[in-house]
Order: sequence, then structure tokens, then C-alpha cells
Amino acid sequence: MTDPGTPDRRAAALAALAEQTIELPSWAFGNSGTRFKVFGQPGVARDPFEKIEDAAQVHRYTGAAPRVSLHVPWDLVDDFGKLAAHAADLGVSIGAINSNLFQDDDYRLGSLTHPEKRVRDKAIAHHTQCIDVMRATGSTDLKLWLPDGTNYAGQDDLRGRQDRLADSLQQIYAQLDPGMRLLLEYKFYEPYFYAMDIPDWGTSLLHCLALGEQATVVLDTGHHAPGTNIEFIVMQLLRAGRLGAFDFNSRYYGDDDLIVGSADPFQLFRIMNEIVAADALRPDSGVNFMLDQCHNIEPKIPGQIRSVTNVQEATAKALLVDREALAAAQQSGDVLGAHGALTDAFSTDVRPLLAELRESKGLDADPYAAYARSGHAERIARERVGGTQASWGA
Ligand code: LRH
Ligand code: MN
Repeated sequence: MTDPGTPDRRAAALAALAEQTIELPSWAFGNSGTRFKVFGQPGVARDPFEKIEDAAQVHRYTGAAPRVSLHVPWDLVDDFGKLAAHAADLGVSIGAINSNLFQDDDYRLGSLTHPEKRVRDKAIAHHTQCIDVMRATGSTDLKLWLPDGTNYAGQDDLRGRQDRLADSLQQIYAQLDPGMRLLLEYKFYEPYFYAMDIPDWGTSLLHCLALGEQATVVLDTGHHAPGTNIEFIVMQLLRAGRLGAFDFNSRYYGDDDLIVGSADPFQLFRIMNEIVAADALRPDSGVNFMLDQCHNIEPKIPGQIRSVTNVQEATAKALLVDREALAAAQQSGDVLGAHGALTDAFSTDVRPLLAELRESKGLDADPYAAYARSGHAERIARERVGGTQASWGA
């Protein structure tokens, strides 16, 4: 039995956790649902300014969520400089800018892969707009999830689509300023069901390598076939130096976008174990730890607080792995000894360690309970009457 909680390891874990930041998705603060129903909830944000106010509440209580990623056009405003100033006044900043190629009739048969140049140019121009937003908000990450795909074998030439995609991505990449990154997100199915044009990490990586150093892969934990060993992909992308970001969430079957760590906390721990093993938790590691979730039935701000603390808990457990004992067991072929080094850390209750971290930052030991006591949820439910609640997709 290894002892994860040695004073040295706890001290090192506290230091690393103090620097950890998790980026929140603006769309988590709007209503969301499935094709069956999008539920409303009292007090939901009605515009990007209120979404950022809600995100700032999550940072206020967790101390670990200082950035909010935006989605264009869902978060379009007249003055992005004003929105960025609003965020700064609330102690947060605007992070990645997400493009949207999945809600336009022109993109039925594809966007950056479309057979017609007119349609590809329209999709490329949308990214020109997103890059302009980045210049106004001071963002450096352009996040591109490609929703393109086909539903029937033979519907289109799979290779032709890849060649058109490569050319379209090159035209977008060429517009990036120095210091900006293109984050290319893959997904194995939906909204198309025969072939997605970027279905897996390998396809995304191939395009990134063809583009250049500023292109990296986004790993959305909900975008893999059931049973996929995601931490292996994390290890390989880190090894290639092309893991740009995570979209953290949980799923049971499809792309459920549930609270990260809620469905499979051991998987989240295994993922963070690969991050820690590769020393990729450091703020300058180039990995942007983001959430990509929808709180269809649960309250949004508490849902995001729980998500941030779930990532912190998985990270803390990964930081408490006795890596000397692990390496020795791996070297000597001690199968269960090695596995035990991980499960010992995973079985460690890290909540006291995280309480210590938060108190050292002047925060309440339990962010979830502190927010519940704040009365903020009741206040926004009272005050946010009238107008139209923000909704996924609108
Ligand atoms: C696609 C996705 C992508 C976002 C969207 C909100 O499923 O994961 O990251 O654009 O969700
Ligand atoms: Mn995603």
C-alpha cells in the first residue's frame, strides 16, 4: 500500500492546485436540452453580459475559473471591448472564441468541406469574423469544432472532402496573428451518422501537423466511441506536443455533456494522471482545461461549481500518486503494485486538501455550500424577469 498523503506530496499538490485554472463555457449559463425539450429555469442569463456575471460567481467561490469561452454568434454583442471590460470588472477574462458551423442551412452538406467554393468561402469568412472578435477580446484561442459529415455511404467523396478541408483550414490558419492558436476539435458521430470529416484525434492531428505549430487538437471527453481509452489519446497528443485543450464533460452513451466526473470519476482521474505524469498541469503547458457542458435540468451556476471542484478533486488525486513506487512497480513487473499506486491515490479523500487550498486563498472550504448560502440564485430569479433567456442554439 503506497501512502499518497505524505507531507511533501501534499505540499507539492497544494502548490500545483493553486495555479490550476479551468475555463467555463458561456453556453452552460443558458438554457439547453435535447431535441425533445429545452427546459427554462428561473434567473437564467439573458445575454452575454449576464452569462459572464454568472461565470464570475463560479470563480468567486472556486478561485479556479478565471476565464469564460464565448460562442459566435450566440454571444455576439455590438462592442466586444465593452464585454471584455465587463469581464475584467468582475475579475474574469474572455478565453477561447468558438466558431459555429452547425446552424446554417448552407452547411447541410458541409461547410469547410462543402463541394461548392461559395459555401466554403462563407465558412472561412465566419472564422475571419471570429478572429476579429479575438482581437477585440484579447483572446488567443480560436476553437473550431467541425460538424461536417455525411449520412450515407457514397454520398460524397471522403478524400475530396479532406482535401477541401485542408485547403479551407489553411486559409483560416493564415489569418491567425502570432501568439494565436487554432484548436481543432474532433467528434466520432453527430450531427452526421455515416462519416464525420474529423471523427478522431488522428484526423485532427494530421490536419494540425499539416497546418503548423499554432494548430493543436481539442479533446472533448464526450466525443469518443464508448469504451475508448481516452487517457491513451491524452498521452499520445502530449507526446506529439499537440494537445491544445480539453472540453471536459461526462457521458453515459452519446455526447451527453453532463457534469465532468459525474459519470466516470475514475476515468477523469486516469486522464489527469496522464497530465500530471507529463508535467502538463503547469499554466504554461499549453493545455487549456475547459468545460463544455449543458445543465439541462439542474441549476447552472451550482452545476459549474460542482464541475470545477470535480476537476480539482481528480487533479488532487493524480498529484498524490506515489510516482516513485509506481515507477518501481512498473519496472519490476509488479502489475498489482503499479495498479495499486494509482488506486491508492484515487481512493484518497482529497476534500480536506482542497479545503486547505481554498482557505489559503481566503475562500470558503466548500464553494458549493457557500454559493447556496449567498442568496445569489434567489436574487437573480427575482431580478431577471422579462427579456428572453439565453438558450443553446439561440
Ligand atoms: C460539439 C461541441 C463543440 C461546441 C458545442 C457547444 O458537440 O462539443 O465543442 O461548439 O459542443
Ligand atoms: Mn466540445
